[in-house]
Amino acid sequence: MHIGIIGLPSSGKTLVFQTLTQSESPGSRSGGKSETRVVSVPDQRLDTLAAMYTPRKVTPATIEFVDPQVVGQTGTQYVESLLPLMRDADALVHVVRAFDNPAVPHPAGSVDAVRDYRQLSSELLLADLGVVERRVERLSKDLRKMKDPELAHEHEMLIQCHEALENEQPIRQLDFSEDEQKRLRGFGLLSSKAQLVGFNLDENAIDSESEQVAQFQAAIDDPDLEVIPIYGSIESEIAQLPADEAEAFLEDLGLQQTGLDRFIQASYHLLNLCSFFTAGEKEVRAWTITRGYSAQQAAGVIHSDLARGFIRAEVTHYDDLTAAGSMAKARDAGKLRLEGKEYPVKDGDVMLIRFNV
Ligand SMILES: Nc1nc2c(ncn2[C@@H]2O[C@H](COP(=O)(O)OP(=O)(O)OP(=O)(O)O)[C@@H](O)[C@H]2O)c(=O)[nH]1
Ligand SMILES: [Mg+2]
Repeated sequence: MHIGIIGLPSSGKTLVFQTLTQSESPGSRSGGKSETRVVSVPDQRLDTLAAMYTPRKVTPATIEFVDPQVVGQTGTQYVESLLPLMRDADALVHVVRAFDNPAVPHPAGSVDAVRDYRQLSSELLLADLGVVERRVERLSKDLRKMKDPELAHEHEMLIQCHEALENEQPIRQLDFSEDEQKRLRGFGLLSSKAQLVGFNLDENAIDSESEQVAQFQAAIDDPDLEVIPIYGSIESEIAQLPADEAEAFLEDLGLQQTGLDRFIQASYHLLNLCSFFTAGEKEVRAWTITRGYSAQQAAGVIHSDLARGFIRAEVTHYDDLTAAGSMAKARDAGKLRLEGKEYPVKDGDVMLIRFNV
């Protein structure tokens, strides 16, 4: 999974990025215009399985965060530069400035989260409109030369997108089939991506957090928009502390979870993701899939050979496995099942794929 961080200048994007990725800085790499860091998805269940199997290797699921560096540009130019950098992102974190900091004057002269959110959102729509218009034009030309049902279908989808964008509606709100959504992803439209708002507050606003978030949500009036409070300034400092100190610090502040935990939970929910596990002496590993994936599709996430040569899956659930204490005991208790290609994988399934290629 790949998450891009966007927001107006000085909204706290880089601090939010650091909050979400600091603990992982050794794996960081920066190149060109953006910085990318890969973060392990914290999952207590993986630790429990690792204690049970004592494998040589424990591999968590990962998320890649990107902080695009679009320096010295604002408005339409900023969004145009953002487009190619965000093409591959599965989701966007839209950082909105809700903190007041006299040392960092707001470029617009005042702090107004609703105004800022609307401004960048409409610029995203405008950038998408440009992409859609260019594509429609090209497709119309092609369609005059030859009749192609695939192209005609794409044309039809783009016309729908065009209409939505003109009405200031983001593409992610349109109702496309799964197949169409796959095709849509190829267009790289910013407003088609799942979006989380990182509502960047000052730490002395913790007590009024829910009130501020509620006000923001009421003004934006988009029931599907997930708004996650984050305290960029203080949380990026906490993220540098050792885990136990960080926990104590968060508790002192009255925050229940780290910023990373909040964002990962929300992203999993928003993107409809879940995890399954593979476990053995060599490796215990978490894998991320879309909810509803069949056993064969899940096998393909591990390796394409496993999907191609899929015979069956031996499945138990994490809860049953840990209740039994070991795989052998889970089998004796009748908790290990054989499932076929079509079995819908559930969050927390522990699977062994039998295959033959
Ligand atoms: N008080 C306070 N200051 C913050 C907070 N978040 C960010 N800042 C400050 O605001 C300034 C800008 O933060 P950055 O994270 O660099 O913002 P950015 O969006 O990455 O900025 P550009 O990349 O330049 O567009 C920094 O000086 C931060 O210390 C916050 O939650 N509270
Ligand atoms: Mg920055």
